[in-house]
Amino acid sequence: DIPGPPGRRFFGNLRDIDPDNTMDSLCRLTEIYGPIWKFHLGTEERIVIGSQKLMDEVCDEARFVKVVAAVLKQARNGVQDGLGTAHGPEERNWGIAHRILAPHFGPLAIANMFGDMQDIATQLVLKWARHGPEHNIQVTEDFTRLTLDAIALCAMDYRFNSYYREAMHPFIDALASFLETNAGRAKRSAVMQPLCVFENHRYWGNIEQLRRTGHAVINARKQHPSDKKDLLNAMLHGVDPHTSERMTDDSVVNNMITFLFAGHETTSGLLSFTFYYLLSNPATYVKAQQEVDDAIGRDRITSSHLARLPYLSAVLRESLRLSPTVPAIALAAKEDTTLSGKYKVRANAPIIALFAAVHRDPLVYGSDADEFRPDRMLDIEFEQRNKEFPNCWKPFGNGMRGCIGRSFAWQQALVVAAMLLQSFDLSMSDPSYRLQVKQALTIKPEGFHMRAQLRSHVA
Ligand code: MNH
Repeated sequence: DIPGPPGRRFFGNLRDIDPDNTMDSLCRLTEIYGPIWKFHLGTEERIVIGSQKLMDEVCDEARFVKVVAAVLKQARNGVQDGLGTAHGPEERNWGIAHRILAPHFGPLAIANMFGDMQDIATQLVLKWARHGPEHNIQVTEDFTRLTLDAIALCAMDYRFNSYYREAMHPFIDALASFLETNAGRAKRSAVMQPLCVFENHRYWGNIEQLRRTGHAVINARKQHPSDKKDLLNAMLHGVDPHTSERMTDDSVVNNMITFLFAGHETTSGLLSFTFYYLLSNPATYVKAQQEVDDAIGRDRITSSHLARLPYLSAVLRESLRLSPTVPAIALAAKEDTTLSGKYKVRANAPIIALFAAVHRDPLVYGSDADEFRPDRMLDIEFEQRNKEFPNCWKPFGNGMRGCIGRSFAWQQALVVAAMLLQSFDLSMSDPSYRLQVKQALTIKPEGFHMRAQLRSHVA
C-alpha cells in the first residue's frame, strides 16, 4: 500500500541516481512518489519519508527507535558501541558514556571551550590574511582543517596543526580512508566483500591504527595527568551516576574516534554551505556583516558577544534547513504499526527520514521553501513554527539519540562565521559557481572557492 517504483522501475530510476549525491536523487523520487514511498535494496525494503507530518510521527520515541544501518553499521567495525553507532540503551556502554558525557557537552562546559575554538579560528584568519586577496581559498578543505583541529584540541588537548602541513596527519588519513571505505562497504553485498582483498587489508589496517593511536593517547594522559577540563579527562575520570561504573579504555577509544569523525565533517559542511548561501544572496551577507560590526565592532570576540548575533544564528539555521549536513537518519518501529494511520510498517524495518525533503515541506515553509531567507529563522518565528509544526527542523536528529555535540557545533560555527565576517570581505572566486553537492556520510559543497580581502579596519 506504500507507493514506490516497482523493482524494474527502481533500477530505471537508479540511473537517475547520482552516486555522488544520493540524497538529491531520493528527494527527486520523493517529489514523484509523495512524502512516503519505498524501494528495495536487494531483498531488503527501505521506506523513505519526507514531510513534517511523517517526521513528527516517527519522532515519537515511544513507538520508534534509531536503527544502526548501512554506513553506521559498517562503522561499528571501527568504533563498536561508541555513542553514535551503539544500538541504544540495550548496549550498556551507550548509557554509561551518555550519562558521563552529557554534562561535558552542556552550556557551561562548551563556554569553557571558547578559548580553544578561538585559538584555532585565529589560525584560519591569519592563514587567509597572509595568502592575500588573490588566493583561491579551498573552502571546505580549510574548514575541515579548522573543525578537526578544534575538536582534537577541545576533546583531548592534542594539536593536529593541520594548517602547518601540506599532507594531513596520518591519523586523519586513516580516519578519512576508514570513513570512505565504510560507505563503499555499505553499498556492496556481503558476498562480494571478501573479494576486495586489497581494500580489506587497508581497511582493517586503518582501524588498527586508529585504535592503537587512541590507546596511546589514553596511556599518555594516564602517565602525564593534566587538569584540563577536556573530554578525555571527563571520560577517564567520570563515574556514571546510575551504575557507579566508569568507562572502559575500549569505550573511551570508541568515543574519542567517534567525536573526531562526528565532530568535524558536519560542522565544516555547515560553515561551507553558510558562506556559499551568504555569498549567493548578497543582501544576507551585508546584513550579517552589519550585525557583527554593530555587536562586536573591532573588539576581540568573547563568548558574551555570541548572544548578540541573532541574525547570524538564523543564517546558520537556514543553512542547515536547506543543506542539512547529516542529510538523513534511519529509524524503525518498535512493533508492527501504521504510519499516517494507513501505511503498514513492520517492526525493525528501516525508515529513512530525509531531512532535505522534510525541511522543504511547502505546508510548513510555504512556496518559497527552496529559497535562502534567514529572516524566517529568527527566534520568534522559529519558535512559533516549531510549536505549530513540531519536528519540522531536525538537522541534529531526535530525542535521546540526537546530537550530543550540538552546542559545541553551534558555538564553533558562530565564532568562526563572526570572526571571518569581522576580518574579511569575502567573495566567490567564480561568481558563476552553481552549488554542487558531494555526499559521503555527510554533504558538502564541491568546487566552492572564495577570495578573502582583509577589511581596511583590520589591515
Ligand atoms: Mn552530531 C548524533 C548532526 C556536530 C557528535 N549528530 C548526531 C545525529 C545527527 C547529528 C543528525 C543523529 C544521528 C542518527 O540519528 O543516526 N552533528 C550533527 C550536525 C552537526 C553535528 C548537523 C554540526 C553542524 N556531532 C557534532 C559534533 C559532535 C557530534 C561537533 C562532537 C563533538 N553527534 C555526535 C554524537 C552523536 C551525534 C556522539 C551520537 C549521539 C548518540 O547516539 O548518543
